[in-house]
Amino acid sequence: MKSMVELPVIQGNYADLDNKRSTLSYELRELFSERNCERILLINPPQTTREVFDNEIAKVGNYPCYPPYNLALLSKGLEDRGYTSDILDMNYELLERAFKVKDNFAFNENWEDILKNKLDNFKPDLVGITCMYTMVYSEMKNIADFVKGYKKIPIIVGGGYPALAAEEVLRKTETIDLVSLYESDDSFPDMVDFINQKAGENKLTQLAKIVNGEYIALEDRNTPSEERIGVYPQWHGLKLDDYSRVGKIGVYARWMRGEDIRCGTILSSRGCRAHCDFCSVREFNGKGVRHRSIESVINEIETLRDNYGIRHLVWLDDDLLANGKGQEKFFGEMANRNLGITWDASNGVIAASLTDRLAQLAEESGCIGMSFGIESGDPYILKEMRKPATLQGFEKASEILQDHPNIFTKGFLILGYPSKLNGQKGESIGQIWNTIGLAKKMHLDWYSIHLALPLPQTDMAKKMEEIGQIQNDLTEESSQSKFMYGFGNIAAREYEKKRKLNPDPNFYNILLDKPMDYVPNRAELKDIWFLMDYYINYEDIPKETNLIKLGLKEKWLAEICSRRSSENPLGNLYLAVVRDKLGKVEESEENRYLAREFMKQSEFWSTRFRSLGLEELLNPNAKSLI
Ligand code: B12
Ligand code: SF4
Repeated sequence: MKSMVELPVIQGNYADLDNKRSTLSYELRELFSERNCERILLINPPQTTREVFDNEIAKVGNYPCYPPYNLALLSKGLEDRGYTSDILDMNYELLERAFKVKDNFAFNENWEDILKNKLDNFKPDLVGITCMYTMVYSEMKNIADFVKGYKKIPIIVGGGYPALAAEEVLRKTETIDLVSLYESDDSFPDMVDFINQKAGENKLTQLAKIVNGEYIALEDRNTPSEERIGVYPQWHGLKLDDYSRVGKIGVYARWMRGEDIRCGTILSSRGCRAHCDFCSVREFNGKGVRHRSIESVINEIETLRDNYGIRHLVWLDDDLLANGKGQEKFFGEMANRNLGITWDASNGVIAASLTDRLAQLAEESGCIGMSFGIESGDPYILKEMRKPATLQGFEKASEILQDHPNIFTKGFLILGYPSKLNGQKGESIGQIWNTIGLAKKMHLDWYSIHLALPLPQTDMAKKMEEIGQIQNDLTEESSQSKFMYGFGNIAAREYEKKRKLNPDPNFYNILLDKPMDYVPNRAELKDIWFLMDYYINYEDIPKETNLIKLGLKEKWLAEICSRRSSENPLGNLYLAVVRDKLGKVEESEENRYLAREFMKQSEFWSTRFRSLGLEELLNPNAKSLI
């Protein structure tokens, strides 16, 4: 007889877990049967793959170059337990060399030289590799293959990507022995203690391995406490004072505070209150937010300032404003201490949490840039993606920000969300216009548009699969291209490059020419990306009257034209417009001249300028139009 109540499905039971634990403990003993585990080398792979590495970007220092915060925390945990560890930041090492060499940088040769040297000198018993993003997978794999081929050392990987796609990673990469799941501040040193017979097998948690073809995972959580996450990272000899010279940290500091500003990163909390369906933070960090003590964060800021000369910090938090009144106290304390640093929230905050008081204290404590996860201006999509936001909430946040013009504000938008409204199979033109409408109304200083990016174990990825937008394969080559166009400015560059090869004289304005219920395909979305970028970031610049905002926009457009997307007539044209408004006549003429030249040289740009009716603005006498 059918039960009246639906019983929950219980996945696994205690006996199961016990079984898995003894299997993994046996495997670990086997893996280390011929060696101790006293010396542990932690590696941060290059954040861009060799296939797409672009010397032009590296030589102007425009690749991200973040200190490996996670590895410095893990290293501290290991050293506190009496082990010897070190960090090899291959991302920094490669960018540093490429920045120095400038042209004809040999990625592969340098890559091997850096890795081999470290292995020879440090002689690790265990190598740990971190991998935050799916697109770093192939570089993580290259390192694992090399280490195994060269020294046969056991390898463990961890981080946002492998933790959530552990089985896939292990099956596709035989050279990787173990995956550390979730936050590993405690579970990793516990595992090393177990290997060295300092702890029993009951200490093994958050660990996965393939054993005789079967995927065995200890998924019971060992989440670090608020006190535990407050430790000061062990940076070893990493040149934290040099990172923002050879690459970029955050999106604001270099052009807002000047070329020579030294930037660093800091983390005050773990987790996020929300559970957006495209994001993997809830799966990874668990429910809720854990905060460090104000004292531990401020001490860390002072040490970064005094020991490394760091004067600007980027928060790595997922939900920086989660703490409400606590956050006010925190920013208030930072302001009172007069720390002499500025900061930004490049990673994005939840707009609904912004209050007048928080915005004021943020500015007083050094905030110069704040990004917001807006994603969509369509109320149905906001609901579908479980975004903790309403259109009214977004508008209120933008009103608050009007009183803080010195803070550069940026919105993240998603294009091509797999909406299922009325049986739709993707985002319609009408929904895209809703986003353009909201963005214009909010009037933030800039917007970054990302094509919907399927991340492992997210509901949005499942949805995309259901409506046939992606195959069930979130790694390797397929993700490479998916990730590329998720990358804002680098995506723009790729787009330009590809489209320049294929001038496309039939380019038309899909947003204007197609009906509102039309659902564009992935290829059409790339052209819409371009059009949307124009409508929300450029079209209204001639209407701007606030001199502070014009000043910031001038700096930002100059950064785009010089470093991010050279030979870009659109950027130069609007830089000319801004400079007209600021009375900088000669500079404006120069930018307008460059815009005309770049346009003439490119059929790609000529067709787009014609389609958007921009040719008039290019005219040397166009000032009268503004
Ligand atoms: C800060 C951050 C950024 C920063 C900088 C990150 C950096 N390089 O330092 C910025 C703003 C640049 C950024 C950008 C992007 N990000 Co981001 N980011 C984060 C965020 C919020 C926090 C990462 C962090 O520092 N956490 C704190 C440290 C201490 O935790 P951790 O790194 O996870 O390390 C712990 C464990 O993972 C484990 N561990 C890690 N490594 C290892 C290694 C070993 C050997 C072991 C044993 C354990 C272990 O132990 C550590 C301590 O507990 C995460 C979300 C999250 N909660 O993870 C997203 C996240 C990593 N980002 C994500 C994405 C998608 C992006 C972008 C691609 C977004 C976009 N479309 O542009 C870009 C890519 C940028 C690039 N490479 O150019 C996704 C990645 C998902 C995926 N599978 O790819 C995440 C998970 C968020 C999400 N949306 O789900 N990001
Ligand atoms: S608010 Fe941001 S970090 Fe939190 S779940 Fe949504 S996208 Fe992820």
